[in-house]
Amino acid sequence: MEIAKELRDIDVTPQIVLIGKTGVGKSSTLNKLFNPQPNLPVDHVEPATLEILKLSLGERGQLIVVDSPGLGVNEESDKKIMSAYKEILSVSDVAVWIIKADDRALGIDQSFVTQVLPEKLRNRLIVGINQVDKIEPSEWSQKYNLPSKAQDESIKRKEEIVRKLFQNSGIDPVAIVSYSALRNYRLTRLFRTMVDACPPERVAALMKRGDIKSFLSPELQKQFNLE
Ligand SMILES: Nc1nc2c(ncn2[C@@H]2O[C@H](COP(=O)(O)OP(=O)(O)OP(=O)(O)O)[C@@H](O)[C@H]2O)c(=O)[nH]1
Ligand SMILES: [Mg+2]
Repeated sequence: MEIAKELRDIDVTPQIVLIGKTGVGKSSTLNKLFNPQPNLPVDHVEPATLEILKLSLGERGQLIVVDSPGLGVNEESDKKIMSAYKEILSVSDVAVWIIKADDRALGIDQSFVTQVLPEKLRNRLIVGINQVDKIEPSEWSQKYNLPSKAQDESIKRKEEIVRKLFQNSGIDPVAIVSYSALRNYRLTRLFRTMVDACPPERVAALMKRGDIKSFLSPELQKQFNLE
C-alpha cells in the first residue's frame, strides 16, 4: 500500500528545467532560490555547468529542478547540448529559458528555443530575464535593493522586446519574469510563476504535500511572507 502511494507520488512530481546560453545565470538562480543551497558551480568567466544536473528538492523529493549546461560556447558543444535539452524537455513539465537583461543579441535565443522546445511545452515556457541589476543606466539602489526609475523603464522595454521576439516565432511565453539572482530581486515571483506553469494535477500534488514556501532559501522565505 505504502509502495503504491510512493509510486503515485513520483508520478506526479513536477520537473522544471532551466535552459539558456552560457553565463546567463542558470546555476546562480538555482543556488539563490532553494534550500538547502544546491551549491552548483558558478563561474565569472568560463562555462561552469558541464552536464545536466537534476536536483531533488524537499524531504521526499517533491519537486525536481534541473540545471543544464549553457549554449553558445562552440558549434560542437551546442550540438551535444541541444540534444541533451531535447531529451530532458521531453520528460519535463515547464521550461524556463533564461536570458541576460543586458544582452541584445537575442536572435540566436529565438532560434535555439524554436529548435528545442517540444510541442507539449509550447504553452509552458517561461522566459526569465536575469541580471536586471546590470541593465542600463547602471543605477541600482543598494539602499532599497531596487532598480532606479530609468532602469525600471529599461526593464519594461526589454520585456516587451522579448515578448515580441518570441511571438514572432509563434511562441507565446506564459510569463516573462525580470529578476536578479545576485540581488535576490523578484526571485520569489520567478518561483511562483514556475509552480503556476506546471500542469494543475502536479501543482495540486505539490500543494498537498506541504507548504511550497519551504523549498525556498531562508532569505526568500521572508520575502514570500511580505508579498
Ligand atoms: N550582476 C549579476 N551577475 C549575475 C547574476 N546572476 C548571475 N550572475 C553572474 O553571472 C555569471 C555566470 O553565472 P552562472 O550561474 O555560472 O551562469 P550559467 O547560466 O549557469 O552558465 P553555464 O553553466 O556556463 O551555462 C557569474 O559570474 C555570476 O555571478 C545577477 O543577477 N546579476
Ligand atoms: Mg551553470
